[in-house]
Amino acid sequence: MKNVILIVLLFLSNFFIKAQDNDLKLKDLNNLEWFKQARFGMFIHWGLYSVLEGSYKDRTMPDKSLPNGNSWYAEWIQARLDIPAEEYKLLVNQFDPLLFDAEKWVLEAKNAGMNYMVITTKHHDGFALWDSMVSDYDIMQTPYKKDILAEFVKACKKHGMKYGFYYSHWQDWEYPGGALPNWCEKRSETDFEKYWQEKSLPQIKELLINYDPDLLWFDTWNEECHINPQRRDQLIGMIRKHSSKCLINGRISFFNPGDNIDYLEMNDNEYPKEMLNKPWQTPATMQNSWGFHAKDYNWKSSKEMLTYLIYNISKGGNYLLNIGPKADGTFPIMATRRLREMGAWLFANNESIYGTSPVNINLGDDVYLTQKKIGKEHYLYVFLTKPVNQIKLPFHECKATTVLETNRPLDGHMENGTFIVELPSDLFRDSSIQVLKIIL
Ligand code: JFZ
Repeated sequence: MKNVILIVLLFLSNFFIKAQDNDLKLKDLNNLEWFKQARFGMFIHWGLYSVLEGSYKDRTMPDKSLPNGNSWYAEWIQARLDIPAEEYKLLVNQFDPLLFDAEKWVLEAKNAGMNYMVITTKHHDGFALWDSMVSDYDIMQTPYKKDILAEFVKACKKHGMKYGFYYSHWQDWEYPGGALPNWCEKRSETDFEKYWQEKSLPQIKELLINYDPDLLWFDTWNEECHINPQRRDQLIGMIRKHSSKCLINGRISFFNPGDNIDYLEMNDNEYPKEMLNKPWQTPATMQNSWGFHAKDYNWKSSKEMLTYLIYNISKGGNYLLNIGPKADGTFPIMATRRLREMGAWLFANNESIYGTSPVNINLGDDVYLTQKKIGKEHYLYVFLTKPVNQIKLPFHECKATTVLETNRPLDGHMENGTFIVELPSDLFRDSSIQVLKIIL
C-alpha cells in the first residue's frame, strides 16, 4: 500500500513540475503579463531583399565606397547599394518561397524555448508580405501569390504562439512621401502627411483588423523621423481603438515614446546596464545582418546568445532573437543549429529561466542570478558563464546547493558572513553555461 502511495505521489510531483515548466499558459494571461513572462521570442526579417542575400550584381554589403557603407544590414540593400526603385521592384518576380511552411517555423521557435514571434510585415522597402488592399506592392504580385501573413498567423494561433508585426511606419522607400535614409532628400511635411494618411495608417489598420496581432513593432531611431507626438498619439489611439490587446513598442518614437506605449525596445543588440522601470526587450541578431546575408560570416555562437538571454532575464527583460529566412522559405542551417542548441540548453535548465524574477545582487561580470518562490520555498539560480573555483553569496544561510541539471550536491560553508560554494573543476568539462540551484 505504501508503495502505491509513493508511486502516486511521485507521479503527481512529476506532473506538478511539468506543469510549471515548459508550457507557460501565456494564452490565459492578458496584455503585458504574457510579454513579461515570455522572456524569449523570435524576430523574423523576411522580404524581397531576402532574394539578394546581401549582394547585388558584383557588389556585396557593406560597400565601403558608399556613405554609411559600413552597414551589413541586408534588408537595407536597396538604399545602401543605391538600386533604382524600378529595378528593385522587379524582385517581386523572383520571390517564390515554395518551401515556406509556417508551422515548421512556429515549431522551430517553440522547440527553441521561444514564446512569441515578430515578423516583418513591411520593412523600409515598402513591400507588404500580406494581401493588402491599400497597396499593390505586396505578396500577391509575386509568383507565390499567397498571403504569407495569413499562413503565419494561422500557424501561431494553432500552436498557442503569441505573434507580433514589425511595420515600418516612418521609412518607406516605395510610396511617395515615405521617409528615406538620412543621406537622401528629406521629405516635406506635406508629402509625408500624404504617405501617412494614404499608406501607413491604412495598412496598420488593415493589419489590426484582419490579423489581430498581439504586438506591433515600430521602428524609429532619430528625432527627424516625422513621428512627432501628434502623429505618435494618433497612431496609438487608432491601435487602441481597434485592439484591446495589442502591445506597442517604444520605438514608435524612440526619443519620445511618451507614457502610452507598453514596453521599451532597446537599440539593436543593446543590453542595458540597469534595471528599467518598464518592461523591455533587446532585439538581437545572430549574424551582423537581420535579413539573411550569405556573406556575413559573423555568426554568434549559441553560448554567446544564451548568455545575452540570461543577462536580460537577470535584469527583467526579454530577448528577441532574429532569424533571416532564405527566399525559398527555409531557415539558414546556421540559424537552425544555433536555435536547436539554445533550445536543448533551455530544455534542461528551463526552471531557472521561466517564471523567475531578477535578483538585485551583483556577483561579478560572468555570473548572473534569477530567483523564484514556490510556496514557502525560495530558490536562487546562479548562472556560471565561465569556469570559477568558488562563488561567494551574501547570505547567512543556504539550505542546499546543487547543480540544476544533474542534481549534484555541492559543498558550501559560511565564512565572515558570506556563504561560499566550492565548485569542482570537473563541473566545467562541459563548456555550456552551468546553473546552480540554491535553496535559501
Ligand atoms: C532598424 C532597421 O533599420 C533594421 O533594418 C532592422 O529592422 C532593425 C531591427 O531596426 O535598425 C536600426 C536601428 C537603429 C539605427 C538604424 C537602424 N540607428 O540608430 O541609426
